[in-house]
Amino acid sequence: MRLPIEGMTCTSCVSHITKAVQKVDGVESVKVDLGSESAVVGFDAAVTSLTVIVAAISVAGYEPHPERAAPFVPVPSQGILVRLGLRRGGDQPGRDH
Ligand code: 9UX
Repeated sequence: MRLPIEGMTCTSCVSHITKAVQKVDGVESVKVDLGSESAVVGFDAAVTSLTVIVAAISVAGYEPHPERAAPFVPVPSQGILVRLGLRRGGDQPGRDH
């Protein structure tokens, strides 16, 4: 699912959050995005929950917003969306501290 997170201001924040979420048992994938201030997290709902993931992010010092979390629907090809101008391509350039 896609989880909004406030408090990320540099690319190191992205790796801090990524590591914190990866340490949670049951998390299968995590992609933190600075530009959209959110993380897409895949997890085994039999092992963990959004509540546990949110707690891990809070402990790491950031402000997750589970009340605005939404299901993440993967798109077949991001390239097509980029060409249509519906989505920017590539990663955000890192900001200096
Ligand atoms: Mo993010 Mo940079 O917490 O000091 S602003 S790592």
